[in-house]
Amino acid sequence: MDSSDFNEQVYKKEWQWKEGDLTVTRSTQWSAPGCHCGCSILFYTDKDGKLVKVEGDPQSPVTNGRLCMRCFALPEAMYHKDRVTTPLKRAREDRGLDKWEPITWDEAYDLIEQNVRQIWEEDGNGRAISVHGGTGRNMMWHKVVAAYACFDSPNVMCGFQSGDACYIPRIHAMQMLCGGTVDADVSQFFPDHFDNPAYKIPDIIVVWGHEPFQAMSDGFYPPLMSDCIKRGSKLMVVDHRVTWLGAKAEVFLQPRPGTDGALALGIINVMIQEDLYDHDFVERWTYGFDELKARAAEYPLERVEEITWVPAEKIARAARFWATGGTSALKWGLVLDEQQCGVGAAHAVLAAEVLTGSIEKPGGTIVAARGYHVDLPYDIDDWCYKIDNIDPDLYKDRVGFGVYPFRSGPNGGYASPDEMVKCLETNEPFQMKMMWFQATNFLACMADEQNRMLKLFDNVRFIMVSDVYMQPTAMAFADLFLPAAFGPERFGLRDWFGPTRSMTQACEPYGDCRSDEQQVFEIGKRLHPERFPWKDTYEFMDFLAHDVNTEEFPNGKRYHLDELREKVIVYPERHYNRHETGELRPDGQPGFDTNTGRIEFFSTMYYGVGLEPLPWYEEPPTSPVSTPELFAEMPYILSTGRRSWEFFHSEHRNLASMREFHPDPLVDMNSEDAAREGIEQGDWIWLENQYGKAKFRANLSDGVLKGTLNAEHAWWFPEKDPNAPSLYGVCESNANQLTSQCQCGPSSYASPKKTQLCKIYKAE
Ligand SMILES: Nc1nc2c(c(=O)[nH]1)N[C@H]1C(S)=C(S)[C@@H](COP(=O)(O)OP(=O)(O)OC[C@H]3O[C@@H](n4cnc5c(=O)[nH]c(N)nc54)[C@H](O)[C@@H]3O)O[C@H]1N2
Ligand SMILES: Nc1nc2c(c(=O)[nH]1)N[C@H]1C(S)=C(S)[C@@H](COP(=O)(O)OP(=O)(O)OC[C@H]3O[C@@H](n4cnc5c(=O)[nH]c(N)nc54)[C@H](O)[C@@H]3O)O[C@H]1N2
Ligand code: SF4
Ligand SMILES: [Mo]
Repeated sequence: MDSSDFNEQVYKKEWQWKEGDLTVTRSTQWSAPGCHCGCSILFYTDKDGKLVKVEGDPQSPVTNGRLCMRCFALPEAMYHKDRVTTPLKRAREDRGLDKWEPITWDEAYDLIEQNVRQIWEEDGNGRAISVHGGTGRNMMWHKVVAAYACFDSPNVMCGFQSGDACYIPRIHAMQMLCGGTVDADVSQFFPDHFDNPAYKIPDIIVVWGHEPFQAMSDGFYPPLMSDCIKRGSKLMVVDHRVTWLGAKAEVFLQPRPGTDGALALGIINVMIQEDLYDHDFVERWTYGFDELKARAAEYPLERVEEITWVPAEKIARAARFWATGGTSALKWGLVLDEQQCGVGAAHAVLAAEVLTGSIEKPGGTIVAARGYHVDLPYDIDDWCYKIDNIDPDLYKDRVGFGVYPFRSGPNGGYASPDEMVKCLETNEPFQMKMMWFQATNFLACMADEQNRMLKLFDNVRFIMVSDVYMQPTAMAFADLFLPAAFGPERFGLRDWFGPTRSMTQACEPYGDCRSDEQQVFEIGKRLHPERFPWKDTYEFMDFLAHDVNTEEFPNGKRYHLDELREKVIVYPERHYNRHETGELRPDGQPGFDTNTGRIEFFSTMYYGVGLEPLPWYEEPPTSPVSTPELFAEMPYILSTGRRSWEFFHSEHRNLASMREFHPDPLVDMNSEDAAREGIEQGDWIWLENQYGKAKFRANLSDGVLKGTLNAEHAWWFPEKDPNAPSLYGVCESNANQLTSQCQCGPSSYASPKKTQLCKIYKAE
C-alpha cells in the first residue's frame, strides 16, 4: 500500500465531527504551551468554542492515543486566571513594577510603529532592533520574518542562548560529517511502521546524554522508540545519572559531566585499534579516516579513564558492543551542546556511529531532516531575501558578523547571543534600541548569569514581550506586553524529522489574544505593506508553508494548510541507502551533501574557515583539571537542567496540577555525598559559585555519579511577589544563578551550561 492510501485508510474519519454537544477536532498540539513533540490530539470544544477536554488520538499512527500530563492540562492552562487577555503597556520608569495599563491592539501597534520609524530615521535601517524567540515553538518561522521583513534588521536569534547551545552545535557536527541532520530510525518515516517490509528495528539504540521520554525532543519518535525497545532493541546509555533507560541498558557509562568528547574519542580508538569498524563503509563513503585514527590515538584507555572517571574496561566493552552488536541508531541529547567543546564532542560521538556503518540503514541513523521540507524557512534567513526589496547587505549588520566565520555570510543564520550581551554592555558595534522577545522567559531560563542579565537592558529604549502569561522577564524589562494564543487557538504545521503534521485551530482565542503569526503579520502590514500582500494571517501562513521554498527536493510535494488540516499527518516517500541512489544531494549524484560527497571525519567545511576539522576534546573552562584552585573551594561538578515530566522549561509552574506532583525545585545528588554533608532527602540546600547562588531541595540517589550534581533549571514562583527585586522569586532557586555567559566554543557554538563548579551547604 502506498503512503497516500495509508493516510486515507487511517484517517478515514473526518478531521472534525460532533459528539453530543461537543465538537471534536483532530489535530496535533504545539505551542503554547511549549513542547518539541507535537503529538496527535483530539480537542473537544463546546458550543461557545471553549476547550472542554482533550484526548490522545487513538488513530494516530505514531502515538496511538498516548498523551502526557502536560497536554492533558491544556484546558487548565488556557483558562487560567494568570492568562493575559489584552495588550498591556507600562511607563519606562516603572520597569520591574506591576503597574500595567491595558490598551487596544491598535494602540499597541501605534507604539511599535512610532519606535520603529524613529529608529529607521536615526540609523537608516533597523539593525538596532532585535527579535528573540524561544525554543521550538510555532513562532520560530515568524521571528525571522519579523526581523527582516517587518523591521529591516538581521538581528534575530534564539532567545539569549549562549553559544546557541540547543541543537545548533549538534547541527554543525551533523553538517560537517553527513551534510545534513541525522536521527535514529525508529520507523518514524513509515505510516505502517513495524509492518513496513523495508523497516527493521535497531539492534542497538545508543542514548547519549539524553532522556527521550521526558524530553520528547527533536523528533516525533519516543513512543516508537519504546516500541522498538519492547521488540528487542538493546540499549547503550551514557549519562552521569542512572536514568530509567540507563537502568535497562546493556551498557551504561557514567562519565564526569563535560567529558563526553574524550569518552567518544576513547571509544573510537578502541574501535579502530581492535579493528571493529565497518571497513567497507569507511572506505567507500568516508573522508579523513587516517586523520581520525591519529586523533583518536591520542586517547588511549588509561588517559580516557583519567579524564572521564569511567573505568577503562567499561569503555572498551562499550566500543565492542557498539561496533559489533549490529545496526545502531544514535539518539543524543542537549548535553553535547551544553559543554564548551560541544561541537567537538558531538563530532566524536557521531564519528563513532559512522564507524559502525549504520548510516542510512533500516533501523540505523538516517539523514532525516524534514518530511517535506515545508518549514525550511524556519530558522534560516536566506529565503527572506526573496521578499521584495530587503537590502541584500543587511547581513553585515548582524551582531557577531566579522567575529565568527559562520555568522559572517549572507546566509549566516542567527546573530550571536553572546555578542549581543557584549553589545548591550558596551554599545559596540552599535547601540541596541528596541527588542522583541517572543515566547522566551530568558531571565528564568535561557540566559545565564542572571545577575549580569538583570543590568543589561537599561539603555534599550523599547522592549516588548509576547507571551501567554505575565512572567519574570516581561515583568523585569518590558514596556509593552502582547498576549499570545495557545496551540488550539491557532493553526500551523510541524515538520521536524518525521511526517508533516497539521495544527488546526479548534477554539476562538481567549479574550483579545492574538497568535504570534497574526502579530507579525499585522505589524508587517503597518510597516511594510508591500511585503505583506496577503489578505489575512491564514493566507500569509499558507504562503510560508507552501510557496516560500522554491528549491526542488525529492519529496518536493508541498501542501496547502487546508489540505493538511484534513489529512492531519502526511508521510513523505522514504527509502534507505539514499547516499547510493543520489537522493541526498541536490545535484543527484551519489554520496552525502558535503564538499567531498563523503562523510567527513575531517571536515573540509571547518578546515576552510580555519576551525578545528577533527573531533576534539578540551577540559571545561572550570573543572577539577582546568581550575584546581577553584575546585578546592567548589568541590561539586554541576550539570543543570535535566527535564521533568511536569514542566517545559519555565512553563507550567502556575498550574496546580503540575505543582501537586512537583512543588519544589530539585537538585539530584549522590546519597554518600549527602551523608557526608549531613544532608537528608528533601532538605533545602544552597548551591553557590562565582556567579551566584540558588536554593533547591536535595533529591538523593545512589545513581548519581559521586561528586556531581544535577539542578533543575528555569524555576520561578508565579505565586510570589511580581515586583522587583522579587520578580516572582526568579533568582531564588534558578540554576542560571550558577551558569556563565560568553564562554561559547571557538566557532561561537556550544556553552558550558552543564559543566559548572559549585559548593553546597544546608539552607536554614
Ligand atoms: N518535559 C520537558 N521536555 C523538554 C524540555 C523541558 O524543559 N521539559 N525541554 C526541551 C528542550 S528545548 C530540549 S533541548 C530537550 C533536552 O532534553 P535532553 O536532550 O534529554 O537533555 P537534558 O534533559 O538536559 O539531559 C539529558 C540527560 O543528560 C544527563 N547529563 C547531564 N550532564 C551530562 C554530561 O555532561 N554528560 C552526559 N553524558 N550526560 C549528562 C542528564 O542526567 C540527563 O539524564 O528537552 C526538550 N523537552
Ligand atoms: N541551566 C539551564 N538552563 C537552560 C537549559 C538547561 O538545560 N540548563 N536548557 C536550555 C534550552 S535547551 C533551551 S531551548 C532554553 C529554552 O528557553 P525558552 O525557549 O526561552 O523557554 P522559556 O524561558 O520557558 O520561555 C518560554 C515562554 O514562552 C511562552 N510561550 C509558550 N508558547 C508560546 C507561544 O506559542 N507564543 C508565545 N508568544 N509565547 C509562548 C511561555 O509561556 C514562556 O513564558 O532554555 C535553556 N536554559
Ligand atoms: S510530548 Fe506530551 S506535552 Fe508534548 S505534545 Fe506530546 S503529549 Fe503533549
Ligand atoms: Mo533546547
